Amino acid sequence: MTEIYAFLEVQYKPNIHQTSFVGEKCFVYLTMITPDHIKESICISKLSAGGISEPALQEKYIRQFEKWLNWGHHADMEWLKRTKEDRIDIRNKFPWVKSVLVVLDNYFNDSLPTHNGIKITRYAMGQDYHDIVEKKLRTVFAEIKKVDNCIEGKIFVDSGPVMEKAYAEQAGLGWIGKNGVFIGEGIGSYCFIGILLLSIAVQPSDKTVNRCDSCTLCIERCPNQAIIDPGLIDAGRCTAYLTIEKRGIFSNSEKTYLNKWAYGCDFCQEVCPWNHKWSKITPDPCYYNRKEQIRTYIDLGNQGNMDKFNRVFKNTAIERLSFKRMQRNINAAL
Ligand code: B12
Repeated sequence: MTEIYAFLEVQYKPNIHQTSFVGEKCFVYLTMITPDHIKESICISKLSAGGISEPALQEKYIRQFEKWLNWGHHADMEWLKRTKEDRIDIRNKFPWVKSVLVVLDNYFNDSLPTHNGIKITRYAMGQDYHDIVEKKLRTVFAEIKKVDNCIEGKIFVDSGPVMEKAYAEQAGLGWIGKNGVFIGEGIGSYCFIGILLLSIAVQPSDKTVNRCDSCTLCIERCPNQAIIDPGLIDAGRCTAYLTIEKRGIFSNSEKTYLNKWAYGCDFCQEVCPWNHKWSKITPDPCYYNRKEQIRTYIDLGNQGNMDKFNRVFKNTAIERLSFKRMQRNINAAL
C-alpha cells in the first residue's frame, strides 16, 4: 500500500475503500474527502463554519478537564465525572472514528429587554438549538455520503460525551476564550458547536491562534467571580449553571448570583471585544422566532401556569428546564 501512496503523491493517506483482484491485477478503490467537500457541505447546510480534527485530544485539554473535576468545579454535574473516560478519548465508545468534523452555527440575535428587567440568554430565543444544528449536520452527512455511501457517522450537539470546545479548537475554527466559551474566528462566541464523527480519515484543518492575548475583561467583570483561571469556570458560582443545570432550591448565596438572569447568562460574552467586533445577526430566524412570546411570558413574572409554560416553550431549549425550575428562577431573579 505504501507504494501506491508514494505513486499517488498524496500528502494525506486516502482511505482504502475496497480492493479487488482481476487476474493478476489488483484494483484499489480510494475514498477521499477533501477540504473542498467539507466546505461545500457546510455551505449547502447553511452552517457558519466547519473544520476537521483528529480524534485524539491534545494532553492540555485532558489535564485541564481533570483539574476542573478534581477541584470540584463541576458542582452537581456528576454526569461529567461519570463519563470522564469517554470524554477524554472518544474512541473508547466509538473505536471506528477516524476523524471529527466540527461545525459552528451563529445564533446571535438582539438581546431581550423585559419590562421587569429579567434576562434570558440569547441562545434560547428560538427553537431548540439541538434540533436545528442536528438537522443541518444530517445534511452535511448526506453530502459526504454521496462521495462514499459506506462512510459511517454519528452526530452530537451537546448530546454525548464529547469535548466539543476542545475539538473545535483542534479543528482550527477559533479558540477557547478566557471566559470558557469558544470564540469562532470571524464569528465570535455566539455560536453553537456540532460534531459529526466520521469513520473515514480526512486531513485535519490548520489551527488558528488564540487572540485573547492580555485581555482579562471577562474575568474581571463577571459579577460572581466565577472564572477562577483562564478558561476555567467554577460552575457553582456561574449563573448559567444555577439557572439551567441546578436542581432543587437555591441557597441564599446562590440567589445573589442570579443578577436578574432567569435562564442562562451572557455576561462574560457581552463584555468580550471579539463579540463586539464580529457578532452579526444570524441569517437563521429559527434561532430567535420565539422572542416575543418569551418576552410576554417573562413580563408576566410568576403568573404563568404549567399549560402556559408548555405552550410558550414547546420545542425550545427552555422546555427541558421544566415549569417548576423556571418559576424558581423567575422568583429568585425578581
Ligand atoms: C458542562 C457544560 C456547561 C457548564 C460548565 C461550563 C464550562 N465552561 O465548562 C455550565 C452549565 C456552567 C455551562 C454554561 C454555559 N454553556 Co455549556 N456546556 C457544557 C458542556 C455540556 C460540557 C463542557 C465541558 O466539558 N466542560 C468542562 C471543562 C473543563 O471543559 P472545557 O470548558 O472544554 O475546558 C477546556 C479549556 O479549559 C481548555 N484549556 C486547556 N488549557 C487551557 C488554557 C487556557 C488559557 C484556556 C483559555 C483554555 C484551556 O481545555 C479544557 C478541556 O477541553 C458543553 C457541551 C459539550 N459536550 O462539550 C456545553 C457548551 C460548552 N455550552 C455552551 C453554552 C452556549 C454555554 C453558555 C454560553 C450558555 C449560557 N449563555 O448561559 C454558558 C457559558 C458559561 C461559561 N462561561 O462557560 C456551548 C458553548 C458554545 C461555544 N461557542 O463555546 C457548548 C459547547 C454546547 C454546544 N454544543 O454548543 N455549560
